[in-house]
Amino acid sequence: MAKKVFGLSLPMLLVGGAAAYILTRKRGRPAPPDGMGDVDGDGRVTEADAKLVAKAVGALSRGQDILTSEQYRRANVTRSGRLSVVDALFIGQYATGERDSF
Ligand SMILES: [Ca+2]
Repeated sequence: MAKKVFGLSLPMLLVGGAAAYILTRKRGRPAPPDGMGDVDGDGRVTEADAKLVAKAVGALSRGQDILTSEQYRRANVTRSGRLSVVDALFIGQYATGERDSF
């Protein structure tokens, strides 16, 4: 007989945990008051923001700027003045709760 925790079997807990993780990645977290990380401006910091920053970094390397100045400010979470994959990484980590601030 499978071991149970709070009446749930281990496989049920694993599936539930994975579902919660995927949902968190998709929904992200509310943006901080200064809007940092919320590049698309929907009020939340999500994986979509991280993807948009990664796309912008790629575009910049080809000499194209796809972000507005306000989007650029919100995307540059390292405040280095230059957008990089580290900004995308930090935004992704914030969205999943692996990071609590920028
Ligand atoms: Ca957003």
